[in-house]
Amino acid sequence: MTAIYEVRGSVAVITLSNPPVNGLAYETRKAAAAAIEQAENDAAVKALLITGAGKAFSGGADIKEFGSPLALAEPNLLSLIALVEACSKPVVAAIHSVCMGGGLELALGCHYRVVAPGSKIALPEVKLGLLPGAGGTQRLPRALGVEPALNMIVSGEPVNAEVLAQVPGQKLFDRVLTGDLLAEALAFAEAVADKRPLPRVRDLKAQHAKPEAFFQFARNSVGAMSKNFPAPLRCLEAVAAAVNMRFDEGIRNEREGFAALMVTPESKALRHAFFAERAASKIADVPDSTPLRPIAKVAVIGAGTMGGGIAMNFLNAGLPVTLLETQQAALDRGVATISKNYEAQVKKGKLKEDKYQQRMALLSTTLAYAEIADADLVIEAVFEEMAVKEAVFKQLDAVMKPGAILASNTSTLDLNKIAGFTRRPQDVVGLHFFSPANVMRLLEVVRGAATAKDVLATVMALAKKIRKTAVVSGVCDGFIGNRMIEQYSRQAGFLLDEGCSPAQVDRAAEKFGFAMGPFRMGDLAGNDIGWAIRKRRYQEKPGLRYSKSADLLCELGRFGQKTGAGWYDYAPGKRDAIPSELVAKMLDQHRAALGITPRQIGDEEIVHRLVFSLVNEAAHLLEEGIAQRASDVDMVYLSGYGFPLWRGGPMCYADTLGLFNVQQAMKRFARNPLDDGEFWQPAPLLARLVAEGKSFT
Ligand code: T1G
Repeated sequence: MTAIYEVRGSVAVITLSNPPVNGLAYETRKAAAAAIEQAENDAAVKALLITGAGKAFSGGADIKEFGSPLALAEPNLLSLIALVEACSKPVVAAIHSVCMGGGLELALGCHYRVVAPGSKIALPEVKLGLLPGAGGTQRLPRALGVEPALNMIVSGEPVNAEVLAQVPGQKLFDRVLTGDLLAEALAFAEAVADKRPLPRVRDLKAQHAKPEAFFQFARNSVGAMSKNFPAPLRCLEAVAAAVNMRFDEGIRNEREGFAALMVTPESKALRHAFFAERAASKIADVPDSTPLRPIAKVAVIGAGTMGGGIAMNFLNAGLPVTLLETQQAALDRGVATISKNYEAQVKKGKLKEDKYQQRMALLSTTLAYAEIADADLVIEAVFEEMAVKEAVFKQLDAVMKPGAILASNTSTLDLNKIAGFTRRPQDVVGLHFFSPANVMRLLEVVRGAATAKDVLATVMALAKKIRKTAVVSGVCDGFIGNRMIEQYSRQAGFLLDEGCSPAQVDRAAEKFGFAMGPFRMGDLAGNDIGWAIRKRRYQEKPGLRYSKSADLLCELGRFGQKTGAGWYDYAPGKRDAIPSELVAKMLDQHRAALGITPRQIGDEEIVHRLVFSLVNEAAHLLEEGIAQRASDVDMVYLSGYGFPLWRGGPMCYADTLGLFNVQQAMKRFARNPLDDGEFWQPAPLLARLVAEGKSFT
């Protein structure tokens, strides 16, 4: 964590060096400040050049420091940038690869900026629930123009340097250097060494022809898209200040906004999610150096909804896929569905026609197992019955080349048992995609007892390639996500028994931030799925009590949208959920039969029973080693179950409330005779964390 100083000719070259992305941590800032002082005091030095070692100029402030004294320890980022800007000799930023957040703010404090084409330029702080807090909201509008700067700051999205260099009148980049960046940047620095006055971005004006009208329009559109996130609107106000205030006032205003956002629960949740996503890709006992098995060809068994969606993920990543079915008609249907999905994307302008054709050209089909023998990875997505899995895996074991990875898309069956159908259990792994498989980001990687480490490393790397958020799960019924959602669904049923309507529960859950409440979700996914699982459950675990309301609903054939009616009624061909008189009457009769007098239940109790049931079940999963870490559980729920991102996931939310309070609530729920007192006993891990005053994440 440092900054390397060397003098080349009459130019002092300061190289930020804090792998992997040259985060501007305290040690790096301190070393950079010392290097600037050294260059100032060296008469032989006529100009300074700042660049970054390795794969980035700088990825910005070191997010790991946030919340610790180091983040603000002097020289903090503002002080370092002020030092650069006040330097008596020209400071040139030589930018390559990645220049983001505080890294771009540091470059904006330099007198000149030269950049290699293809460099990703961004102020992504808004994605962390923050705003650029080291002058970015004041300097970027001055260097790039108010509108393009506002777009970058409010979206947080990276833009290629050469695109920004073409913005009319921009002063962000003095040169785009297409050759050897360092050599050409040194030549540039020599050329400007004696030029005075030193150009400073702060001396430029941030102007707009109609600022009030523009910012009012921007306020309305940004406000509409960021209901639960305070940062985008604060970013906008900070940029407006660049137009309406003097520079130093604008900086003060920016600092206040930054400090206010830093302590918001939304920013803490977004920062938690940032690290959680990266932590999930790590497996404690599988080192990063584990060699990967080459994956050049993929086969998918089963051309149904899941098989087709799974195949698309690999086609999208440019990998050839062979789709295998038992009937030609099923194959034709599968290919037609894939093609229809792509055509829909082309129609929406989300996919270019030539890309669509390229992807379809990578798809082949077969009815013969022998024709997939040389695939490096085969994924079965056949009917969720162990006997069917057994037949498939025995076939695969017989035909697949040695070293091929055999994956099951099972959503609840015992992967160890499936692996046992083969003579190569070490090559068997679970790849549990979520429907629609070509859309949902979550991928549960199910690690069998025998799954080899290089198989795990390979599928985790492949998950990144197909842009999935992979989370490793051990083997249990329902793995991580579905095992937890089963408790969530049980609570939803109990709430109906006790007096809630489906719409009331859904409204509370959606007000909390779930993309969809449990009953709308059931109607969408199909209530018969849960029905099948409960029937199995009644055999396996007769002691596990469920509300019978969902069974009553299914006995009426009300499986949801696919049957035109479920918990809700639906107008023909429509998806709008209409509260159903029939279901209301069914529930009244059901409660009467149980002798239950319905009671008013508030939103808070509804939400806490739903969410804490996830938390308690997750605590058991963590103890059993099914989930590696609490942040993995959060990633499962953020990327696969519509949990609100601004709350960071169920475990992060529980920590935000305080585990003591969660435990207290659970004790109250346990006293409700119509609920499941045994389930609400706090998991030992949860009780231990409370006793020690600790948190999950
Ligand atoms: N701070 C700390 N660690 C960081 C980091 C950062 N800014 N950026 C990345 N890492 C770690 C990451 O956790 C992972 O660690 C490793 O680097 C590789 O990351 C005042 C306040 C730069 C585009 O938001 O977008 O400046 O898991 O897997 O795919 O206004 O990382 O290996 O231990 O993502 O090549 C603003 C966030 C900060 C940029 C590289 N900057 N980073 O992508 O690698 S706030 C950001 C990214 C700020 C100022 C404000 C990406 C990347 P590990 P990676 P990548």
